[in-house]
Amino acid sequence: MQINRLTQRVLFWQITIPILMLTLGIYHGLMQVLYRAGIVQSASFLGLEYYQGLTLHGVINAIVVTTFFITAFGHTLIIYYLKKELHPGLVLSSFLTMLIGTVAAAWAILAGKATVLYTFYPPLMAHPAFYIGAVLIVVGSWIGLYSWIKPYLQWRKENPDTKIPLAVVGIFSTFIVWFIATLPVAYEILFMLLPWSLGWIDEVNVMLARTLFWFFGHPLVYFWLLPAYIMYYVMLPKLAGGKLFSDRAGRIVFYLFIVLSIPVGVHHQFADPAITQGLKMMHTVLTFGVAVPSIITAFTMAASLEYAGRQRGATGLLNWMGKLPFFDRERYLFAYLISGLIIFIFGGLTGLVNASYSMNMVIHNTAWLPGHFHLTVAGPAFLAILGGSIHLVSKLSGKEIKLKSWNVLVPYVWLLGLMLFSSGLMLGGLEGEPRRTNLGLTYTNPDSPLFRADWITYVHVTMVGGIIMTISALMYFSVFFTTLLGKKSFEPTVEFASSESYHDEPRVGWLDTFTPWIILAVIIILIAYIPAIMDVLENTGPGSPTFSPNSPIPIKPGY
Ligand code: HAS
Repeated sequence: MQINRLTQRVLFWQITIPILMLTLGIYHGLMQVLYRAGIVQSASFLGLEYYQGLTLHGVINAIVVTTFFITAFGHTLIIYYLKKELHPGLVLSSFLTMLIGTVAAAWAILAGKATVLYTFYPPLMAHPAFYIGAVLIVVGSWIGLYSWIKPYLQWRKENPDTKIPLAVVGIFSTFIVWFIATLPVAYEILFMLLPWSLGWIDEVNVMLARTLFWFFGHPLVYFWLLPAYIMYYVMLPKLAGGKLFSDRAGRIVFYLFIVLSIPVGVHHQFADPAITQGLKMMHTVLTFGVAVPSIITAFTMAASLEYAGRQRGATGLLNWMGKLPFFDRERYLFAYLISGLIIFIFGGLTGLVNASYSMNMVIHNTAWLPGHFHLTVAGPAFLAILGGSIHLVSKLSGKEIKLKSWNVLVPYVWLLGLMLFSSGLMLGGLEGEPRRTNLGLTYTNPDSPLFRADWITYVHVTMVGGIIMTISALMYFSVFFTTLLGKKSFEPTVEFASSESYHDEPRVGWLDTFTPWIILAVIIILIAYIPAIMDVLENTGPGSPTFSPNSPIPIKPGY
């Protein structure tokens, strides 16, 4: 479908700029593994110290690349599936707001004034520019969501009896979760951290800030994951040569994420004081609840892939897997999506371990955690973003993808590296290896107070995995940037492989509306979070002075 020239250009840059920034994010990931393994004595050759490099790695990879791509992906889905143009001015202002926010936050990090990691927990304090930057990135994504509402309402008026396209259900569900979840973190930043950083207030309630962050922080992961789920339900069956086993299952999954993504955040705080056990138990139960839509997805995807394999002539019990187009260079998006799905088997199962209160006490704040979240964020979410980015940048620029053989191998090399990387971290974590710990030394240095001989093997396995992941990323950057340097050979467009549903499922009202699901979500959120906030306000003492990771004593408020 042809799109407005300005919209096309904005979308092209909204996808290209994060991939350019990703080169820095990947570099600092590599330097982390080399430094922790004692191979290099600095965690960054760009003059950044360990926590600065880690903050840059987390903010670029987990906040910037994701938010830019997911908003751009949403624009293209609305254009393609509703056959509606977007207001170019809104698309542009959404992009510019996110870009200005990114520059502000990146300046603060690179200037060494925001070494607070991607969770920016107080009493670590950042420069006001970091917090303002974070707010602008979120507001830019809200403008993106706002730009879809009018075209959607117009489409509904014109098509009162047509099922909302599944991709549109998916992207609106993603952004409904995102919009609700960003409200508490907007409060945390605008009314707590920013005035504190400006020196207007001397202290901040650390527990309240943490609780508001995780009120936002766990639904944040579904903001990252759901675009991959949209590709799984809408594109993967078609790419595999089959049909989606159940369109209705897909709708129910997206609506369940609206209802259950948010009231679970206390599961990041099982070890925190101030929050009562009963409440932690409630969030545990709800966390197992939010795993249900993913388990439905596992079975729906397996059924859809089996159908595709049988369409390709498979007859045995399992040999349908061998019939799938793993190395088809034209259907390369299949490779990115199936790799993400395979990784997510482990990412999801380790999430269930995290959610088990007693097992969480073993793994909390250990290297297990980055093992889990690289199997989730850097698995299905990141691979869908890479596959989606190369697909869209090719379509939006009218340029054929170059190095096609490399392109289809990228996700499998990444999968190999990531499995090694995460295994090393999780096995080390089970042996007590801490996360986010520097002390300026490495675990493999016998003189280090952190030295533990039994961690050395795991740290080295993690390093080998990280190097393989870097090789995959370099292959991807080669494909991406040689494609950009290629000649235009077709008219820029937006198009997606779209699966038919295996079962002919007529439209049902309760699966074709967002309202009841939003109401249910708000009710459960109030039940899960009013007591949490009350606990925190009742059980925490005076606020904390400011600390920096580089100074063991409080520093004066404000930068
Ligand atoms: Fe998590 C911590 C629990 C999912 C990301 N998580 C984190 C952190 C991040 C993160 C970033 O309960 C650390 C934050 C920090 O810095 O401290 N997580 C869960 C649970 C799930 C879960 C229960 N997490 C995610 C996703 C993420 C993500 C998704 C990013 C995108 N997580 C936790 C908990 C903590 C936590 C605690 C706090 C720990 C602590 O102590 O701090 C669930 O949503 C998982 C459900 C998923 C499944 C798997 C379904 C499998 C599928 C694939 C099927 C494959 C097929 C392929 C069909 C049960 C869908 C077949 C193959 C063929 C070849 C045919």
